[in-house]
Amino acid sequence: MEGIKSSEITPEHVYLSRRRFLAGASTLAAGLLLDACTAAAPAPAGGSPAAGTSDTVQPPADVLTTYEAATGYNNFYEFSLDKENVGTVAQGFKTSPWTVQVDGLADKSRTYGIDDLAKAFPSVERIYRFRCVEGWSMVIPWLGFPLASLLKEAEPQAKAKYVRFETLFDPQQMPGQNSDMFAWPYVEGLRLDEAMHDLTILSTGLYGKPALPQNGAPLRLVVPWKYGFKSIKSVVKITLTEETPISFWMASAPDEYGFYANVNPDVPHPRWSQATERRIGESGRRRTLLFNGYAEQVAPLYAGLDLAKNF
Ligand SMILES: Nc1nc2c(c(=O)[nH]1)N[C@H]1C(S)=C(S)[C@@H](COP(=O)(O)O)O[C@H]1N2
Ligand SMILES: [Mo]
Repeated sequence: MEGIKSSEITPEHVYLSRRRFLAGASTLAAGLLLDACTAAAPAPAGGSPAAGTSDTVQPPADVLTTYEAATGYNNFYEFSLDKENVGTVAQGFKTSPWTVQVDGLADKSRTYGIDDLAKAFPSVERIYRFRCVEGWSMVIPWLGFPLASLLKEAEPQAKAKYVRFETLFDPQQMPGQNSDMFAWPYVEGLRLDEAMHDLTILSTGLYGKPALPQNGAPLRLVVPWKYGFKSIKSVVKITLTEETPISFWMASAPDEYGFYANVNPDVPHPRWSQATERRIGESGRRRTLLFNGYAEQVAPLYAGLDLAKNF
């Protein structure tokens, strides 16, 4: 985590204003400057940034959401259904020791201690738009590493077609798990090619700091072109499978939540439109973008797929 030291020790308001300044600099200059301090730079126009460096996938019109909003307005049903209360209920959640089991159709199944995992896969910063299916959105500077690096180390077998993720089950610490309204633990899934996409990360922190419990510490998935519920928090198990995983929300309301959950303004939720969103911190609403604005990078994954049927 060497490269993030400067932002870790910078007070939030300074950190943020430096970001805004850098966002205005020319791409090349910002890229050089930012490489030196491992902060964020606009994405190269023509393709994905080199591995192991910091990178940004942020269009010019986006402004970082405040740290206060990103850590004070959360969905994490294991703790609370009240977004503004999650942080309080989750305070003191024990994230160490913590293990992450990687198993299933892989030649090198393995259980990682969280510290070994963080050492093996150094985190870089990725600024992503984040769009909840409920119609609000944020822009968050994540720390994390591509899920692909972990999966490659596991050596998926030819039969593996999907990746299934599971959150910790610990009703003592997670009071929401005592409710039988839902089938715990929280589960999510990706197609293997989605999981291997460079935009898909496992996040260890945000705003240059280790993650707080409410954001899914110590390790959570971030898939920026999909609705936020795909970005499963506090992951303990990652399994390569042949069958499509049944996610928490598919099990809970199959008519409303499908496997793909790609952000799409033209495919309404059965109970509300997805054409616009409320960007937290802004007044008014923004137009929602296909694949949350990442179409250039991810649309090829869905060539020939009917996005309305495969919602
Ligand atoms: N385990 C678990 N992961 C979860 C959730 C949850 O309730 N439990 N909520 C999801 C939803 S609906 C959203 S919008 C995001 C919210 O992430 P954030 O609070 O870090 O913004 O987490 C997702 N991951
Ligand atoms: Mo969400």
